[in-house]
Amino acid sequence: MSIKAIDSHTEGEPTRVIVEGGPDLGGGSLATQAKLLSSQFDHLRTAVVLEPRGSEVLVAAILRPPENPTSDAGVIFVNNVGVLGMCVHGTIGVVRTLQHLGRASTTPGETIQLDTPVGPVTATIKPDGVVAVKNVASRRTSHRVPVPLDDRLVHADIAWGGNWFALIEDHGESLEFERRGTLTKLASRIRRAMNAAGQDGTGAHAGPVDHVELFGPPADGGHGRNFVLCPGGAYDRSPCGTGTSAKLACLAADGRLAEGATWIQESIIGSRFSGTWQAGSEPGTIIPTISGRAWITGESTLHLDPSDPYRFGIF
Ligand code: PYC
Repeated sequence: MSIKAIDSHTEGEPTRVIVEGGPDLGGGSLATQAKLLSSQFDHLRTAVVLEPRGSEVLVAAILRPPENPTSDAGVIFVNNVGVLGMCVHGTIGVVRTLQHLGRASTTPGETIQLDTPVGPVTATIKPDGVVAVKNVASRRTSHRVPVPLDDRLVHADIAWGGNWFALIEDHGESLEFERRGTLTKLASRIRRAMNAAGQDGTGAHAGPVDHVELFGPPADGGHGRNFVLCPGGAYDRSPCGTGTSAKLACLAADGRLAEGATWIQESIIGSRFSGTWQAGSEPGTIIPTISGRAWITGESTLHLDPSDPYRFGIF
């Protein structure tokens, strides 16, 4: 069995788009197909994403036919632990990949609509290779939730940006790349404590906090720097687009960023996304637009040799 894949990175964070040989998930909504992927084809996710072919930082995108008649394609994102709701860096990677294949325009101003398990998103082509993703409606559901740890008390905002985020500013750490090991341990402790205490996201898409986002002052001319811990234990090399969406929801709720104003979010490696928001149709929601760049890094055929005991990954 072989699978054709195109790899890219978006501001440092990798995406592997499966362009041929993906699972047959039938029809139905993308949310239904994502459930089928988890229940029947998880071995294909693990084969593509996990070592020895992938790594814990890799996000894969499985292209599907569109769910809505007005959309260009459907996409399901997966990582080293399962299906992701939405993934903005991955969407930018998918658009760059479709451009590379000649299946999407490179003309500034053109748009591409993609269906995801948590709703449709629109990507607009901008000059200089920038892709602007209009994300799903985002919102903050809890403000300054106390999270006691054994050595400190932190406070978390819980917000939806396509995944559930705990956003923390009073963590007391400096956000430097060299300190990523320490930051990973702290963010993991915060997530464990919040999940154990049932400090969840509520309302539509209610669920446990799966990403932890530590915030700090900018180091490189942006408005803020983040360190984002992803569900499978890896940190996001990009500023995390769904995390930046969650941050914009918090800034909007606090009156710290006006509608239409630009927020430059730095990642822990110093790469950047820019974000703006407009009011959503539901009270208390915003529609974020996150912009960034992706580059193609490779094209490959993945072979799943039946004699290879690790063809479905190491786990
Ligand atoms: O950019 O939304 C994102 C994302 C989610 C997980 C990793 N990157």
